[in-house]
Amino acid sequence: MTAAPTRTGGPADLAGLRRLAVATLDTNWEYDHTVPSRTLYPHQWSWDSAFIAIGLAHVRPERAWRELTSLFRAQWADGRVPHIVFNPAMRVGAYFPGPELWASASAEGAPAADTSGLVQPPVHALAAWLAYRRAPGPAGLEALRRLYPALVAQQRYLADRRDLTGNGLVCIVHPWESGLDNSPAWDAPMAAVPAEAAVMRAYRRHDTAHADAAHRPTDLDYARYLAIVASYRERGYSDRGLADGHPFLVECPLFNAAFGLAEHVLARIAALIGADPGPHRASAARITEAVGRRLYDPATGTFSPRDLRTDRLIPARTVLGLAPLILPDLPTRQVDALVVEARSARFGVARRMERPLPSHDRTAPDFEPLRYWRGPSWLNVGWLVRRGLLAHGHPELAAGLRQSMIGLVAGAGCHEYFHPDTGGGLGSPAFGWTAALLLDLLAEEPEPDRG
Ligand code: 2M8
Repeated sequence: MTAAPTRTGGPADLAGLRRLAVATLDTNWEYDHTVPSRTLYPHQWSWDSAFIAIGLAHVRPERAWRELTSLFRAQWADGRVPHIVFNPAMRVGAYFPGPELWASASAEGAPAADTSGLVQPPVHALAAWLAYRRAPGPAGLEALRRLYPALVAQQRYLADRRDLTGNGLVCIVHPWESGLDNSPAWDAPMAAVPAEAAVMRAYRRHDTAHADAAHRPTDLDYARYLAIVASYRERGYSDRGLADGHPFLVECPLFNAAFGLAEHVLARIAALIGADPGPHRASAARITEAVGRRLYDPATGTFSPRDLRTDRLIPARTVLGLAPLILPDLPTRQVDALVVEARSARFGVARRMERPLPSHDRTAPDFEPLRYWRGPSWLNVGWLVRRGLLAHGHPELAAGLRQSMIGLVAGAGCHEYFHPDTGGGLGSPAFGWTAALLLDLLAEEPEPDRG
């Protein structure tokens, strides 16, 4: 494991980093999409494609649109955008759980391609908007115009089918939908899912053949993941009646912040293409209000997921709690509280960061520096938090985070995640969104460093 420098060198180093990122994206490109990793994740993933499109827009704008378009080609009739689109050319067993376990073909409204039945945080409208802004022009405008109805349908699915309490927020039905699969945030709701680690003897996990098992979710986690998939699959992935008995039902702050931000962005896209931005603005305001009302805990000054099975906020303080910063209309007192949380010893965001942003409270007893979403640092979450800091007038903190993220890749390469103390590279060594978001960070003017 190599330690990452906290500061990057001169322009030559940055040019080299940029080349590394472009080469990683090129290597992972697969005819109409980018795989997150050739070894660990050889199919198309939903929010990975959105982050990847943001980076591709800087260097291969035409591919950025193909990336998003290919994903939305697999959109279900009800509007859901599946979290995995399987590549039929990959050998059986190239990823677990593969298409045979999801059996999407027998579900109503599924597309021609094999997919999962779950969703991931809806960051795609943001990706489309940023791709257009990076390369405006007739081709981009046309692509945006074509994607707009699909992006609206994605939001409508979430609003109509996944608002299980009528409170205006989306409920996720599997930890995989959060994108932060084994976050400590899910420990309490997962503990209530009946499953035995021993069931995994019947399967062959693919991830642990390519990554250190000690850095991945456990067999008991996987047994529970499969039990939740089975429960959803048995109802044909229908969302009707989910509130009665589905084993995992949670309102997640990151997912819902992305859901709200998507409406803000759709308002801008609508205005550009001659559609009505009004309904999007109204939805955005409603979602921000609901995020504040349902997920903000004044006692801790941060946001937490709400477990719908107990109707309680989950006490673990993970980086998910910082995500509502991306909402441009978050009330000032909640923004201020989140900035305090971000700067605290838990997360260490600073003008000059001593260590990378962790995925979990580094002062918590269950902080695990090596295990996936239970401590390590990830570029996509840091990138979102940085956007939030910029949106709310904290350019110095945003600059510190940017520098820290660039330093991680400079020290270790385009890894999937990084050791939250040393910055050493973990997981896949050639990871799509790390490369893509690095390109985006490098392209931006650094914020003024006021020391
Ligand atoms: C991870 O999740 C997949 C399941 O969806 C896995 O562990 O096999 C997560 O990091 C998720 O956020 C990401 O989208 C996916 C592909 O990079 O990998």
